[in-house]
Amino acid sequence: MSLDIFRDERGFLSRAREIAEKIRFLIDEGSKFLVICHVDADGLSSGAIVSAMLLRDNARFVTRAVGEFEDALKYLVDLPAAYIPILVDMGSGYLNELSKLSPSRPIIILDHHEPMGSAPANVIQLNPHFHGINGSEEVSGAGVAYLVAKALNEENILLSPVAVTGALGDLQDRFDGRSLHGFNERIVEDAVKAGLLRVEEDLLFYGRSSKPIHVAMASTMNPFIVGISGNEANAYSLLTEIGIRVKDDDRWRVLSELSEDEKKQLYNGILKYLASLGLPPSMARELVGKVYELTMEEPWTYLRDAREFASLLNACGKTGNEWLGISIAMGGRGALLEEAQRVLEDYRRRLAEAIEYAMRDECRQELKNLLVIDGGGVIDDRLISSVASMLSSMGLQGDKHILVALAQSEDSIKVSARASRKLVEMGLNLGKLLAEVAELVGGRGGGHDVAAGASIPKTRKALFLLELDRAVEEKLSGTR
Ligand SMILES: [Mn+2]
Repeated sequence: MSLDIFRDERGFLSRAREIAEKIRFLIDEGSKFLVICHVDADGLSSGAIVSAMLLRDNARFVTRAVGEFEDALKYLVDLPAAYIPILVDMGSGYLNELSKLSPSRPIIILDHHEPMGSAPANVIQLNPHFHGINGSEEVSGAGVAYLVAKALNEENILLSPVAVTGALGDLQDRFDGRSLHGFNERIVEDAVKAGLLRVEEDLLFYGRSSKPIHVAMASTMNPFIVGISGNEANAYSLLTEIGIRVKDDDRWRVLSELSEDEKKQLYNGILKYLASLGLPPSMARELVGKVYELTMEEPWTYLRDAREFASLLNACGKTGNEWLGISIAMGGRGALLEEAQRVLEDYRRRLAEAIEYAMRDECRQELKNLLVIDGGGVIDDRLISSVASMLSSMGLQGDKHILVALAQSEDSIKVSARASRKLVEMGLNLGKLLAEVAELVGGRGGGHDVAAGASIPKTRKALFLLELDRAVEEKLSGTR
């Protein structure tokens, strides 16, 4: 079907209400639910929103987070008859696979990935793409889940900060001034109106009003500043080098206390530092923008800044602690939060090490349209998509190249790729390309237009890269 349709926000919202009514009916009927979500930050946010929604309405449910659709399929095949599956932040890309399941039970899909294939009659789907709303830019899986939750019960407006967190986790703030836009703005408005969120313009270091400046700098993962992110000692020496006073008497100063002049001084100092590493100054633009502050969270936690909240969920998902991330996003605190914060600290350190390795010349290879970063067996394959995101947020590949990061797992090679918005505007869809080329070499792939992944057989690396380079060339040759 063609997705070139008129933007219809009302249609999108009324579809959300229809699905909420259907869920209400199923709950009243005594159905149990199996919630399946993705393991990334948006996925865990989505899973948490649906779980919290079901919990509030006393429905019985279990929640599972999966890394790949195949794992979801395994749960679906063996699912006892009493359960209704709700797939969140996943499903729309695999409609043909779903048509192989028993058609007698409804399957609910709340997703923002581009729909692929045709949905069997038992699939009940909410997806912005069907309403002319671009799901990769302006609403996340968590946002889609939130709409249904709010339609089911107005009190679920309490979950709006989690929907904002999911959108930031999916990097939907990559537009002017690092702000969420389009449909996401409606969700931000909900959260602000409910007194749960404050939006301000500032330097984007995590914990601008709560952490010592060097700690805030080292905590920041998006953008990732090589040498500074994950390294407090380096952040501290850069600060003193730039000449920013870090303490008032015995008390650490925080970023929000700096004068405008000091902020400029800090910004320029970071620009200089980036230039000394040969990184493009464009990256510094990523450092300023809208800060999304969750006003009801304790200031010293990693949940106060929505971007850091997303980092925490991401860390939980990437380390096999999905349950912990979902519990936190559902509102769990106390010992759970302490544990999750430890997970984030550890993950931050390991990622910093992986990035520093990936920046070495010997990992880098340039093809006509690709900048390949090969982590070989050194970079943990579970970290590779984060490494790709970080390198791409540093602007390493420039506007014209696609960043392709590789890591070897036991029996395959994991691929994670990122394209610039400019290439997407020229007609490139990385998700589709990776799906095609991976299949060509006996692997599997897919994802969004700007960010996608694949898994390919170990022996097919060179062929895969050549074919991908060629496919990109073909796609772009008419347009430049
Ligand atoms: Mn998502």
